[in-house]
Amino acid sequence: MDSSKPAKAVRDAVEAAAEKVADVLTPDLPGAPGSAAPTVDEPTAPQDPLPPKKEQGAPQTRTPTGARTGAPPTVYGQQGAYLTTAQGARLRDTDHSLKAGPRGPVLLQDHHLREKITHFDHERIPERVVHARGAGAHGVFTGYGTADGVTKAAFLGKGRETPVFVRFSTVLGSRGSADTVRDTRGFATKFYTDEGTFDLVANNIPVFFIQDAIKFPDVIHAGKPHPDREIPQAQSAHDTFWDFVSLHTEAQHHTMWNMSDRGIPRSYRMMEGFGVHTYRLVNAAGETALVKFHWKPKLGVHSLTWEEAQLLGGVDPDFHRRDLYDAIESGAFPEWELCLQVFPDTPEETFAGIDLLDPTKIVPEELAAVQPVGRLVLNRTPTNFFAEVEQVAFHVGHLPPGIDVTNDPLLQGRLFSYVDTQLTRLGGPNFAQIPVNRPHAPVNDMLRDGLHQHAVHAGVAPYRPNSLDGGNPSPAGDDENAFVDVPVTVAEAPKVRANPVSFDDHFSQARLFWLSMSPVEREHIVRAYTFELGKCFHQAIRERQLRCLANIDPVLCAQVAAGLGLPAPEPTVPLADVAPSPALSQLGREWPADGRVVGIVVDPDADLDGVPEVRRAVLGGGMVPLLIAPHGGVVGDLPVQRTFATARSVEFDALLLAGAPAPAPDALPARDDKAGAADVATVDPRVLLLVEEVWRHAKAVGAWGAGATVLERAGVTGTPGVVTAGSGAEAFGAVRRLMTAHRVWERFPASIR
Ligand code: HDE
Repeated sequence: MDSSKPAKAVRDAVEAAAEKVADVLTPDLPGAPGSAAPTVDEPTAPQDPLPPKKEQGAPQTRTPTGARTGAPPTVYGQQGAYLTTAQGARLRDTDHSLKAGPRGPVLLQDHHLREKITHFDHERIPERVVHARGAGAHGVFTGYGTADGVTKAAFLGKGRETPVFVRFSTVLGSRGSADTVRDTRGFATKFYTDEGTFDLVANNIPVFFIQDAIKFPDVIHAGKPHPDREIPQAQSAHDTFWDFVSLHTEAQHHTMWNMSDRGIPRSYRMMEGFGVHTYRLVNAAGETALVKFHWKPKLGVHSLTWEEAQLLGGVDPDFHRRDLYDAIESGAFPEWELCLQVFPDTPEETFAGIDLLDPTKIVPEELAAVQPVGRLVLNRTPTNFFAEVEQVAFHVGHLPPGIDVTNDPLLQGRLFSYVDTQLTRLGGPNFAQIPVNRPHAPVNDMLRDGLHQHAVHAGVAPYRPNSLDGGNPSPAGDDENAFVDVPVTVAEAPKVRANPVSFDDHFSQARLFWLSMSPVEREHIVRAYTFELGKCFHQAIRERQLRCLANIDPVLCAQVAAGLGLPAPEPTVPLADVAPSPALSQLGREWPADGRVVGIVVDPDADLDGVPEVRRAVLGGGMVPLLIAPHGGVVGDLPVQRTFATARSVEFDALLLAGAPAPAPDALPARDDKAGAADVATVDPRVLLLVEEVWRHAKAVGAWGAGATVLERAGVTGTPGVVTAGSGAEAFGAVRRLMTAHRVWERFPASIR
């Protein structure tokens, strides 16, 4: 493609090409690697770069100083049909270095070889010191106008649409670590508002480990792998983590959330998000309010089981990344509502006795309503992971007029950290000019030069005051919508390294969380603490953490102590008298099943009665059907996605059985009967294992026709959430209803009340 063509011609060419390739794509399942199906033979005719896949988006084409270009995002990509150097000279060969004769030596003058190798040598940049592992997507935010009374931020205005980029992440793991580890998740949103970029750099847990930013290096050093052996990767089940949190007890509330099901989300699409800190909003009249930001997912908050999370670490370490991208590609666009808890801006900065500047505390929803102010929809995957997800640079100080910070000491430290870290990670001070970071508002900042400067600044006077550039840029006043630094009164006080006394309460809200959980959620918390502490080497650390649990709840402490084979200590502080917050429990409601994955076991040697219809119904319901058969290829005329050798139950939210396939030729009953299945002579042992795992993970199972005999062989017929139906449609209908509650916990009466 000729990049000198005007923008419209480029766009037309891209769209025409996209239509052409759409015909040859496998039509109905997500996950194809490119926008066209490959040919078996290597293509030899020169052709322009393929268009991106239909679900892929890219940053808008803005100049480094925020102006629209009108060009399609494909202008950011490679151009033309021919291989070139970085300077655009066409090349005839990239397979052989330039040598003095075929047997060498290689000549130093081979500038193409040197360019190729040198660039490759520098492909990696430092990963984020925290939140290195992540995935991102583009979307749009629409304001409801309901926040107009509390903030002048225009992007929250009614019907106002703002492009966004969201990056989800884990905290502790390196870039290549598994998605499903037990950890806090990042939920960072860049709103490209036309009043300047707003970054809401949030987590899926509403409180933090520490109250003061100066402790951040400590908690992260404790959570990261031990510095001598560099193990364990991406997890908190080790001595240094528990050593720190049991000594630094303000971490106990956050740790409780980590040990709960919130630490192992089913999907990024099924997580809440929290700004954690209290922010200060200012409206058009100059009135202020204190607020906490919440993201509420349309699909509800759901989690993996711990066994699933562990299995997925091996079976599909990219589980959350794949889930996000497959859902967007399938049209099941992830959605959240942005909500506010609003508090009066009083000099004490407290609400219902809770210190709003303490980031280890929540305000229960029952005390302050969580009010929706807008809707976020993620509808495009990245075109290039490095350019977008890796290079995106968030900063809590990216604020539009109408949103300001408070004195929360954790937030204050973050205001320093985010720019500082980009200097190293993105190699200089001009990271805001990288396409994904470019603002959508006009930029005139008097910042000049530096590494990787993309702007071509005109004029001679990047200073103020000046007369040589006509006085440009002018400071803006209130009438020109200038950012408002709210003139908060700072009380006269001695300079100290200390916390307010109210920060001393470290256990009451951990107790509030525990008391708000349902029995099955409590059981999971007990098991998580027992697992994590059981993995510590030192008894002293286990004992010290048990002392903390004693200050939270005696049942919790006794249960974990029993699992560890230790006595349960007595509390050292009185147990807090707190009212539970039912809103903290994940269970007991019904949610849409959009984007869920349904496995369908078929027997190619038997009647496929109902299978095509069920597959269509799953797709029609915005879900993904994966056909599981003894061999790959097709069964009937349906494409097979998984064989008995490649399928594992953890990939599915529910399982349907349309047949009872006999052991396939590659089955080794003695080996594959991993779960001790009852009857491996008549049913393939891997199918029985699928059923047993799905059942153990409290997922819905449905069968019709011969499929019902598999349930019998596995010994699960008639148990809660296991449906034997007269037809495929009936089985899928029942399973679909069960999926709206996420899991069938009734299958396992909880042992803890
Ligand atoms: Fe961060 N945090 N953080 N953090 N944080 C970073 O910035 C930091 C904190 C959060 O997807 C870093 O660009 C300090 C709380 C997310 O790119 C770094 C403190 C919350 C992300 C940094 C905190 C967060 C980061 C590393 C204690 C939830 C990933 C790379 C005062 C409200 C953003 C980078 C992305 C990333 C510093 C605490 C959320 C080093 C000093 C609390 C979601 O600047």
